[in-house]
Amino acid sequence: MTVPEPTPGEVVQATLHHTACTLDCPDSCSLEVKVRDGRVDKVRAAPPEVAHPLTSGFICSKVGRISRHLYGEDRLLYPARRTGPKGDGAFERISWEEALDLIVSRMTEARTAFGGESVLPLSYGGSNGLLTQDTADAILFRRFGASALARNVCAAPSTAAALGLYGKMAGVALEDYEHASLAIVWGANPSSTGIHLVPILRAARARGGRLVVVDPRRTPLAKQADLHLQPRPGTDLCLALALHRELFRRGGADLDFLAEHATGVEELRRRAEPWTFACAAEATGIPEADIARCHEWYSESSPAVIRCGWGVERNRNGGSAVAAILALPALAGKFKVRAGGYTMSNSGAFRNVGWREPSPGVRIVNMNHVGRVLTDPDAIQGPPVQVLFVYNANPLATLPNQELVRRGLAREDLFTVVFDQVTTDTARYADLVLPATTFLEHDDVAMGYGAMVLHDTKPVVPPVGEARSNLRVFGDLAQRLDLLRKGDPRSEAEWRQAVLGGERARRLAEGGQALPETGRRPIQFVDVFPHTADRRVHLCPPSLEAESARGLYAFHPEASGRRYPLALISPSVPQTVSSTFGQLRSGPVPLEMHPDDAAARGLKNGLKNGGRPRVRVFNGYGEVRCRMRLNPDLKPGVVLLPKGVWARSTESGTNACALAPDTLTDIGAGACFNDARVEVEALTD
Ligand SMILES: Nc1nc2c(c(=O)[nH]1)N[C@H]1C(S)=C(S)[C@@H](COP(=O)(O)OP(=O)(O)OC[C@H]3O[C@@H](n4cnc5c(=O)[nH]c(N)nc54)[C@H](O)[C@@H]3O)O[C@H]1N2
Ligand SMILES: Nc1nc2c(c(=O)[nH]1)N[C@H]1C(S)=C(S)[C@@H](COP(=O)(O)OP(=O)(O)OC[C@H]3O[C@@H](n4cnc5c(=O)[nH]c(N)nc54)[C@H](O)[C@@H]3O)O[C@H]1N2
Ligand code: SF4
Ligand SMILES: [Mo]
Repeated sequence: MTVPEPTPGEVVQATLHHTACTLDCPDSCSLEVKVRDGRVDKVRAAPPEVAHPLTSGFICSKVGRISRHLYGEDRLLYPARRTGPKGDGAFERISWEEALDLIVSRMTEARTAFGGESVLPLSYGGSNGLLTQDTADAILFRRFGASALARNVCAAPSTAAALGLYGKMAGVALEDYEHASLAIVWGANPSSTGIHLVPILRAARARGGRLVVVDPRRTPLAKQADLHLQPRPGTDLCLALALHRELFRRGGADLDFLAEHATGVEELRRRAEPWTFACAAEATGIPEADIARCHEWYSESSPAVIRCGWGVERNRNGGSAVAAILALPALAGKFKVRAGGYTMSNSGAFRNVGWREPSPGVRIVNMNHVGRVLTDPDAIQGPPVQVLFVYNANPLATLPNQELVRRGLAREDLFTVVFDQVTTDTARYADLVLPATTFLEHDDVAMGYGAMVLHDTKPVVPPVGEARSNLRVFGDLAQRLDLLRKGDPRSEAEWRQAVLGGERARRLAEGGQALPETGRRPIQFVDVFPHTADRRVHLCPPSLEAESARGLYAFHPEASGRRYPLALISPSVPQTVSSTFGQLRSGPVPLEMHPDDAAARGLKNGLKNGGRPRVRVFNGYGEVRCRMRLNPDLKPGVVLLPKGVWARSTESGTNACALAPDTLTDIGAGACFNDARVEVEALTD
């Protein structure tokens, strides 16, 4: 939609456009973009008459200033070919024709010499829209016979747990949290990662509701909470099982609900049995009295809701921990009322979206093992990777075991294509870079995974330079490789129909937005039910049991940490979305450390450099050299480096991923970023 803005007296006419944010953020904001001279001038929340209610008249500052990303010096403008050593980022401009020809010839050569699986497409959620992923790219890579990628760097354990227990049932709408008598925000930091929940939680408290936060650091929300539980990273499972045990023992289990709607009840009881409050206190480092209070409040409150975040999953116990947390509302009978139940990802509110391109049965590369697969031919069966095609992702900045990923990218015999909007750290290692459009320059469909909404998004400005959309580039490559079939979607309109279905696409075209099929914000076990085969919640699903080496809900304690005693966590920060916008951060990014841990290492705030001493953070995987900032809000023994930091923001050019193990979670084969254990030492200035 375009409406002229009244700008009396101005020479250049500005126009206002309504669209939505497709970035990897749960809130899926409705946006109003002011365009002046064909360029994005300002971005703000769309007005209430056209906005999804969760947007509530405000958006984050990073998207408010997105013009710095669109028109900044790091923006990729043209296709370009490498001219210097890998990693240098020296390129010469070539035409799109030459670039596409080069890709086709390198992919074809690789397939002839090694087989299709020697080509590895590498993408993640950089562009979270429905048209920019798993559409034309799926046609291209699947029909070509390329290796498949298990996109497990985020949400894999949570998704496995949510699927196993509830078949990915839609969660409690974030707007409904206002009605909660008790909200538990568990391993989530919405003040950075989904800001619209914050005022809603404040309103719930103003109405007399209680707030509990479970997080190893005093987040902004923890400072407002009635109770803050500070577990050691990776120990949430013990806390959740202790809550289950007491619910069973003190009559807090809703046996009628369980008899009608659940399986696996006795199995869960058995596994929770060893977890007394005392055992959980010992394992988590949370005072026993606080665990008891959390149990008491949860047991007695209704509506009670749990916001389970992704901070819970990123460790060796992550899958079982998420499963045990999601099992709590079933055990305690918290469903069937508005604001009662849980929220993880709300993407389950929309079913049957997306393009289903059959998989040709090729090998699957776990994204967390990209470093291994690129550097060790024995790490996976099949041919060595010869062509790597990176899009919607910045793997050098976001995958674990960063030094191995870097070694892989530095391989002279690897042909790497990076298709991105900006010259990312990964792009500097590319043989060929391709400029991509942003969601303000191409067509897309945004699907909230917090906000329950589908948004149609249209280009509001012309692409910068020669940037092209994923749909176009992958469609053109598929055509050149002769992979297209009659009836394949090609235009944006055809793709919308294909991923949404005719009826939904029509509703979206009419209103610009579509709400879930339930028509209203769903109440769990009233409007929405588990999508499991028997429509029950499976508290101990056999599928998860089979997947987990030690069995579901079995706690893996930490190995002795004498060499690397500090737990490094790397959560999100407000300024970036993963590594997106990381190029815009000014100044060095410091390691955050509790004053006691700093004092134990003789690290003091000095007078130089704003009082931030230089440190080396290290373990067997790698090191980060950076500044250190004292942060008394961390649990002692826990240090923090944000995720997605670009090379330019630390002295060593490495980030938390250089210290993150490439081990996998108990279920879901996900990333264990927060299992990084490190030591910190002073560097002399
Ligand atoms: N240390 C540590 N690392 C982490 C995590 C952690 O907890 N700790 N968390 C992880 C998490 S939660 C996630 S989700 C991953 C994210 O990892 P990535 O998916 O690698 O995310 P981004 O860093 O945002 O990279 C996305 C890139 O896609 C580009 N892009 C955006 N839109 C388009 C488009 O339409 N076309 C093309 N071709 N490119 C586009 C952007 O410019 C950006 O460079 O990172 C993980 N990394
Ligand atoms: N601004 C911004 N918004 C984002 C993103 C972003 O990068 N920036 N990323 C988007 C993406 S890709 C994702 S996945 C989501 C993630 O959003 P969140 O679910 O909020 O996840 P994180 O930021 O990884 O971590 C959340 C909290 O978990 C805590 N934590 C770490 N380890 C543990 C643990 O073992 N147990 C518990 N209980 N807590 C722990 C951290 O201290 C942190 O405060 O946010 C999305 N929204
Ligand atoms: S990143 Fe999140 S908060 Fe910011 S505009 Fe996009 S959807 Fe809204
Ligand atoms: Mo993520």
